[in-house]
Amino acid sequence: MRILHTADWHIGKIVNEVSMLEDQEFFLNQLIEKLKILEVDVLIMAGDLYDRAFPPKEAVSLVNLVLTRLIHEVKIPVFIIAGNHDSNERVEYGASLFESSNLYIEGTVKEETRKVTVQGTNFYLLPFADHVYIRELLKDDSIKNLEDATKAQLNKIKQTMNKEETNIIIAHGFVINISDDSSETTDSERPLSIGTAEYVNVELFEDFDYVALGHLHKPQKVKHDRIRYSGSILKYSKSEAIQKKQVSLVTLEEGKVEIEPIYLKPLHDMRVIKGLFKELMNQKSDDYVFFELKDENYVMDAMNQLRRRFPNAMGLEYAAKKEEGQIYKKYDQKSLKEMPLEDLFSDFYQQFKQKELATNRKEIVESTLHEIGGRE
Ligand SMILES: [Mn+2]
Repeated sequence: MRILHTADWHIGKIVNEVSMLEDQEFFLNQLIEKLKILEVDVLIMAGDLYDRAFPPKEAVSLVNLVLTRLIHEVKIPVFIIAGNHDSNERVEYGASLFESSNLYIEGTVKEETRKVTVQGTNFYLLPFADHVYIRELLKDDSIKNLEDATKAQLNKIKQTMNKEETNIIIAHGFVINISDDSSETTDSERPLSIGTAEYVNVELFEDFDYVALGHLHKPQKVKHDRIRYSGSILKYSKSEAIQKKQVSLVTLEEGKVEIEPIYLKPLHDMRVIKGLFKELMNQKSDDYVFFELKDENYVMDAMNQLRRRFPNAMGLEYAAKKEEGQIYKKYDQKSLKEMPLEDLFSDFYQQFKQKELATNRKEIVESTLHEIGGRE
């Protein structure tokens, strides 16, 4: 059995006011072509199909187009579950009709987790839902958090699961190895729960031959190779700039699991560029770029000037100023009101320029403040 494990498509995602739709279309068209030559038996999308519960119409059109092409041209079963960004019911629209076309979309959580068997391999489809929803659905008051909820769902599956067969589960959540947590998160994953823990212990998943996870945007395994996040298809935040995105080709044979990362080229890469403004103006790129300027002083209109060389510039920070940001918190409202204005200015100057305000300059400041009437 050969599976292509993908997750976190986030169709319709906007990063720093830039729509990722064109990049997503480019990537998914490439994925379809790749699937035609990979001889894969099944495609998995482990949650967060869309970026929002109410995706823009262009996002819905793209998903419609991609799924239609997958079913008509690649002709393999496609499994999709809802993630925490998706609307469970909306994603499930038409699902019972699409089933006859080998398109399996599981949006809402069911009392009995859905199982689909392909070539003798069982696929369990476990969409994301919050623990309150699952508590009511299973009528189990002992469910207090996401881990309890997942445990109850998996226990139900295990009651009827035949361990002699190959069992794969598709899930969306924050699965960690509690005894050795090394999971790597990014800035574009929305918290799964507010007020209670969002983690689920990896031990709960031990009985499955492969666990196809979605939610964390960095590709990574959890404890075992066979329990893994394929990661998002594209870089969706500055914190992901250094990652290498992939989709995972999973081969299951006689109880053995082999993973092969597949790298597809994005339309634009996303990177962080550090340097002096002057140096950067000698470069040029269409990539999505976050600048970290090393200049000590602010450069007038820097972003607009850089945009002429980097049309897809996404953000700009001053590397030196970034660390200083914290210092401004050292005064509370009361001390700000009581401190003489000239002292506040000297302090501001010191923080901003990293050097003391010279006596002659201090005098200028004092006389100016006197002229304009100090605090009045
Ligand atoms: Mn997610």
